[in-house]
Amino acid sequence: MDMERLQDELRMFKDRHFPQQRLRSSLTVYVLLALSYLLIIILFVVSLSRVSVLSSQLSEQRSELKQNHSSNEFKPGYGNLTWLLPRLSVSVLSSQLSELRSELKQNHSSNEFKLSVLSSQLSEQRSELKQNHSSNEFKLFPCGPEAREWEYFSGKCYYFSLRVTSWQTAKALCEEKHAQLAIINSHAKQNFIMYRTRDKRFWIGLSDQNAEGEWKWIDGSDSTAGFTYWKEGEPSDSNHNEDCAHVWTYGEWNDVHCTYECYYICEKPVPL
Ligand SMILES: [Ca+2]
Ligand SMILES: [Ca+2]
Repeated sequence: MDMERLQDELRMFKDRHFPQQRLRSSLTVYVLLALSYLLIIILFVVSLSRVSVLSSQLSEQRSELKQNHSSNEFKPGYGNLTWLLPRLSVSVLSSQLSELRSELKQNHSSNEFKLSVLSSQLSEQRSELKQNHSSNEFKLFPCGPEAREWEYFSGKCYYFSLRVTSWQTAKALCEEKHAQLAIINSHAKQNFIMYRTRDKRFWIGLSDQNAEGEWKWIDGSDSTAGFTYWKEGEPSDSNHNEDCAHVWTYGEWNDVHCTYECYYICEKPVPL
């Protein structure tokens, strides 16, 4: 009986208090739900704000990049130089090529000028050498390279014959050589002829054929008034027939008949 009574009391207690508990639990759930919504809204607002800020920053950076790109198109920068490098290299090479061409042109002109100068100098030297050669030839052979039998002395050329003949023939032979029999009018010329004739007899251009005793040179000049080199006792005019003169021993002069045959000496001026 007691037991039943207790159960009844308990049932009554439950029926009295259980609805309040249920109400409290529902309220708690609502509150929690409200808080959750509020939190979600706050998070959404905050996220939206951050997205907005990031979007703004991104927009600014895009704008800045765009400006930099536009600026780099006009101003050389390290970032965009790579596309410009080949063009710059070509430009530099073209400039260097142009300079080289100009330099080569200048060198060519300079070399042409130098060549012209050298050619002129060469021509002058050739001319000088030719003159020197002629001068040396004149020094070696003043009487001409084609006439080596002629010997030079004191501005004139002398020919000493290799065969003997008469005075008149000797005179003619000298004239054929555009010369005349030698005239000895100085001690120097006497020494030269004396050294060359070496005691052999050579006709000279002296005679008294026109007037006995009046010895004249072949050019008409009087010998008695000038230099003479007669051998002692000469001219002797032996047999009244000695009208032509020759050099003899020690180069001294002697008169002999004109048909006598001996060597002869021709004389002529130095050819021009
Ligand atoms: Ca005589
Ligand atoms: Ca004589």
